[in-house]
Amino acid sequence: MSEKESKNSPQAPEKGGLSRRGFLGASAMTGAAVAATAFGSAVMTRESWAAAVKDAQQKIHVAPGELDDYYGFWSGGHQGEVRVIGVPSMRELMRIPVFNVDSATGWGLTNESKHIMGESAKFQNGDCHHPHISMTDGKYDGKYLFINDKANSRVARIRLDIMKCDKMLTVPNVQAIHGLRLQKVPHTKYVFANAEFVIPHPNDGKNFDLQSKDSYTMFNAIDAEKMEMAFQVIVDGNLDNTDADYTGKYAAATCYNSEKAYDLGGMMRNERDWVVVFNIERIEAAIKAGKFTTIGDSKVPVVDGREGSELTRYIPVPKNPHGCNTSSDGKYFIANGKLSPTVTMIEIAKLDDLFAGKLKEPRDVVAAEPELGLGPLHTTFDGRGNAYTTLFIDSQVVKWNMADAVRAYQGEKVNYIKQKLDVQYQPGHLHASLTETSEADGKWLIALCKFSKDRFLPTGPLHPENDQLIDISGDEMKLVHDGPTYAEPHDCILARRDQIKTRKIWERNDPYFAPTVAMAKKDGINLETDNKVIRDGKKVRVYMTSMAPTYGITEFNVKQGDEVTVTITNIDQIEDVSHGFVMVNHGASMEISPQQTSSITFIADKPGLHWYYCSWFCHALHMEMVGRMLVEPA
Ligand code: K7E
Ligand code: CUA
Ligand code: CA
Repeated sequence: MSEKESKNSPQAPEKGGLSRRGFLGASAMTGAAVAATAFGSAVMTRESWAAAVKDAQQKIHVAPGELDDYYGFWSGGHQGEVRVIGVPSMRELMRIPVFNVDSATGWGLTNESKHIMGESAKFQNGDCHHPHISMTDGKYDGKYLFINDKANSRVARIRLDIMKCDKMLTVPNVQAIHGLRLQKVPHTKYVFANAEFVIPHPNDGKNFDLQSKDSYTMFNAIDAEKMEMAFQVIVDGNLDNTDADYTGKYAAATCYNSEKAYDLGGMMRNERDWVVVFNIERIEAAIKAGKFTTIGDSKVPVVDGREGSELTRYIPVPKNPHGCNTSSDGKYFIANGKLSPTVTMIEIAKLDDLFAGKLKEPRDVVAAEPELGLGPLHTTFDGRGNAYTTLFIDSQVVKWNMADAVRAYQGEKVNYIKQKLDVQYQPGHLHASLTETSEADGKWLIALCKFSKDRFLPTGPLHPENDQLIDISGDEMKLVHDGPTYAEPHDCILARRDQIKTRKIWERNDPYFAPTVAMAKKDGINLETDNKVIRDGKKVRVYMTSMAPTYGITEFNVKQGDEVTVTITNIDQIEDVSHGFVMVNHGASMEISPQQTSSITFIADKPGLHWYYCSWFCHALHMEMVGRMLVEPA
């Protein structure tokens, strides 16, 4: 990357005796000046550099006590969580554990979280990429956020009112859920999820031939409200990214392995791969008419959408495309070229004719194929007719005009490229504020760079990534902030703060802990008032309340080998007074926020006295919020 580095590394003004490194030492706001050099004069004066930095600082400064304008939800990549980040300050507000285990909240440890994770609670890893917020009429409704797990083929849902994962589904019959998008119109009835890898069916060890007709992958639709499978569609090739349109009729997905190859060389053999378009109405009708099959024990309706099917259309695009993005004006599905310097604009208004057989060939729906630069991966929109595409190899974001690109494709001499901005470095996804909705507001753009190289204090061989904040409200993109992130966000989504409405304390009847409430009811326990130990053979259930700074029970007795379930109800009514429960040397830890009930189960395998304590700082006497488990030897 040395050549790239010399081409794209930001250069502070040479004149005035200020080296780049010196400048980095003086201020973290180098981005603004980088932005300026990208399209302005090659040589900046020290004064103009300083002015640009000051301008950037003002733009993103959210004063102490003030609130951000946008909620950002960042994927945690193969770290498994979702992170909530305020924009434009880029301050991290919260983390939502999903496919990982989290000792602060007890996610993956508590009975409530294990109940939500179901069978898949046995996995302690995940790899999430694509967070998306539920919609009504093409606008965020703030109800849910959905995210994929490529590592263990799952889809999770986060309730945005409490910012906790409340449902998790393992998609059957497939491997590696990657692309994930939501139906936008009339509302998010379906979560569309691409299974990336081709596998043999049945995958019983008798057939390993990917070229066989019995080897395929599937496009998946999940009922967003029930979080159950709705249907699966067999496709040719593989599936990478996906998006849905603004009519509710179509979804599209990119395929980079039309070859069904098992190695790199094979996956690059074809000059073209494709975008597959799914006709949702036709698929629903086919299933209603009983025209589907099932696989193995699974009851999920499966339809065959391979070449020749009436349910899909395959549109050839240059080889190995990656991102698939619906423009916020609803006009285009845009396939990002990756190996090709182009993106392909598919005109959604022509898809009816394509499905009706009125077009000569599938490529007739291509409205333009603008050449943008090297390594286009993802595209986002400002609601003013401009698109912004990441160029991974060029380490740039390119701003281009969609209408101009179409005119150029039709032969007019017009320059559709508006600006190229260096970013640091190698960007994957990018995301403009509200871009996935009809309300795209063209204010902020996040460029999620895979490499940070020299942008931050060194942290050993493993570097953070760099999520850069770019101001796109004016004619020119301006880089205003470097945001180091831990592995590996891939993607993020921004919503206006008024679109997300959260609870301040739990409702006692919240379904999140309903199974625990049901267990207590069977034991005749009133969770809000009772402090009782119930012995049930070798199972011991300890019910207690918590109120700063005490637990309702500060001493309980069990026998060595007992399976102990501690259930705590936080009866504090005061916002922000969360308690915790940690049983020392037993691997048990959990959060209990105001009016929440949490429970955790462990084996009392060691005789003796074992302290438990509150782990969330709740009171001046927080350290004294303790109790003892007394274990009698067996
Ligand atoms: Cu990393 Cu959206 Cu999984 Cu592209 S994907 S970069
Ligand atoms: Cu309760 Cu700290
Ligand atoms: Ca290919």
